[in-house]
Amino acid sequence: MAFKKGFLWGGATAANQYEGGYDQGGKGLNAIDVLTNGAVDQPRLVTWKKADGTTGTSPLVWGKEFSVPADASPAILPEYHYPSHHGTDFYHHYQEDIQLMAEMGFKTFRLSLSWSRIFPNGDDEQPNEAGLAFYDQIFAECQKYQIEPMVTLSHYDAPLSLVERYGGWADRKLIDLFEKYAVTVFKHYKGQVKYWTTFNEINAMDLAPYMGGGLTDPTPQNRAQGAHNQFVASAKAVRAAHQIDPEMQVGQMLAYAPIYAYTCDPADQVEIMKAQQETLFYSDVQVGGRYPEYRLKSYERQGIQLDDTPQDYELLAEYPADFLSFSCYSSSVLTTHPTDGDASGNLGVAGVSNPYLETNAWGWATDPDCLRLALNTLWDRYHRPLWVVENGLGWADQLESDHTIHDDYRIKYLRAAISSMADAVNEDGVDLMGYTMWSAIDLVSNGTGEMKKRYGLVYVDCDDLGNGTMKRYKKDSFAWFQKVIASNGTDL
Ligand code: BGP
Repeated sequence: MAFKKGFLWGGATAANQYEGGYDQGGKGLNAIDVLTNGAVDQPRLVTWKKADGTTGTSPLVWGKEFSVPADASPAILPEYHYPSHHGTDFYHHYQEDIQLMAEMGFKTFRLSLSWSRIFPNGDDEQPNEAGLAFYDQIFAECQKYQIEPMVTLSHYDAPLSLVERYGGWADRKLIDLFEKYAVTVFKHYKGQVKYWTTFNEINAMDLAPYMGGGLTDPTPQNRAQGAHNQFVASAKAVRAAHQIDPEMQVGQMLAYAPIYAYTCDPADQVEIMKAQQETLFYSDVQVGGRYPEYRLKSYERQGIQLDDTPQDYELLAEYPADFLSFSCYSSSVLTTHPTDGDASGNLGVAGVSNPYLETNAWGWATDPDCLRLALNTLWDRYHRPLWVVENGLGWADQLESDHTIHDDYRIKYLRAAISSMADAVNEDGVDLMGYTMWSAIDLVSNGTGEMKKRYGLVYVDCDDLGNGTMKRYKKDSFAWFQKVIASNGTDL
């Protein structure tokens, strides 16, 4: 038996891609509520307004620079479409959705709280009671089916008001505001929620700083400060959770993808080492409890100086994350010889070609071994319990006239992924807590804002512009995953 008793099988979601109801129940705006949809070949746009009434946009491209003019504020403009406004309407379908999860046998359901649903402006005196009550209902539904919620405090959302006033996480003020938010929800949901993570894919501060940090001016200095502030905020959240309820565990959430050298030129290996450091810096601090020398050297070279205090470093050392959760969809290839256009040197998971692997329509390679490799790297480095909280396949699924969806390609992908995890546990002795595939139910794509890039085990009738009945239909992968969970991962 590969997976331990009580292994946390389930699926994952995020408020901004799933919940909808963006202006209901007293919710304020999050920064992501001013992000338009995009497409496979078009970036999403941050939309903004200047004091003189003129408007504009800045492209949000993963891994690339962008910036909003200094005299402009991100704002909703009527001529654009904003996918976070509707998601796939979990706000009105939560009972049905959690019932479907229960039918699949989910032991856990990963969701995120929308920060601005709890504190509409980020620094309100009192929390929004209607927002707290909304999640009370969700957790009550989970309890009904003995599904353990796994909650992300910030999945690419920060109250827009904090972004406008402080430039997002570049300002230390957000540390205390986040701590207040964390303490509020830890106290309120004590006994209902045991597993938490602070920031989804915390290394998005480097990869997509507007999403990851609400940074409207993502200079290297601001990214470094934003990361530092999130580390300190995470440590304070760990401290608060343990004080409020010793049962609570607060993990890190990292975006991780194995990177392969395209050639055996040692120069390629050095590039891989450097690229790994870019990612592992985040877990070295949040899980390892200290800044690694390679990062300090790089700050020195770039002339980056952190606004920090000696207490920050004590907190980091004293309150590291309880477990390390991560997303892993694919691997990428790197080379210093991009001669044939095959390996671009692009460190993102998209757009990198590996001649041994097939890719989906968005250029993401299906790598049957990436989870085993990821789990071993992270286990060997930290020896902290691991949790795969995102893994799955995006596809333009076809809804047939009889309302069936034959997603055998997704079953094939997930089967390989689970086998790879089983090898990491059986062969290598990795301590794995759970697996929450992405995504429990169809939701809006994060990278493109499209609906056509679907990951769910349940299809939702909703198009790229949010039109549709929002009706739910089980895909073939639904029954397959049900069988996997019932057999604790032995019947694949
Ligand atoms: C991760 C995000 C998720 C999710 C997933 C799939 O980076 O944490 O929010 O969306 O990627 O990405 P996409 O939706 O762009 O295909």
